[in-house]
Amino acid sequence: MKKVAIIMGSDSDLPVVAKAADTLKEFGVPYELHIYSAHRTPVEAKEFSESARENGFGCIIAAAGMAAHLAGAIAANTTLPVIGIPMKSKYLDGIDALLSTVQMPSGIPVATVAIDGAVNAALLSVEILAVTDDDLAKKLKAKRDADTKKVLEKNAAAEAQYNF
Ligand code: RP5
Repeated sequence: MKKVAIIMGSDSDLPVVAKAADTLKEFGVPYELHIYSAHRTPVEAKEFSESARENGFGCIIAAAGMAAHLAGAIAANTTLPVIGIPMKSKYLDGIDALLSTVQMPSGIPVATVAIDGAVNAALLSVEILAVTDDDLAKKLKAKRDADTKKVLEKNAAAEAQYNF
């Protein structure tokens, strides 16, 4: 199975981005996690991106906050699908990172999830790998079904408490 790369701009992103790693673990998807910044370690970020395909990756998740160029910079150096996570920060609540990540000009796409959307980034990466992996597709369906069941149980409890 192809690996997923989880790259983040700073170790301050880790508490949120760790949820992506946890989600990939749930699905048994192999991953590597690295701290590379578009601004602070541009050489490492570029080298990783350029060699990601030949190193067995199928998708790259890139998380960054503030002037968040990481996902775009990575996407510029690979034709693998890149998923951007805009990170919330203390000044502009992540709107800065959201706009920096999502507003890619034509030619270099970044699939941007919600601010701090680490779980969805991981789920989207699993869905990408599952296009050519039937076992993974079955796991995704099972997870959806389990999540649906949980909501319906909560609905039944709420209905029982409030409806008459
Ligand atoms: C970005 O700047 C990082 O992704 C992080 O979200 C933000 C702040 O980084 P630190 O100053 O906390 O290292 O590059």
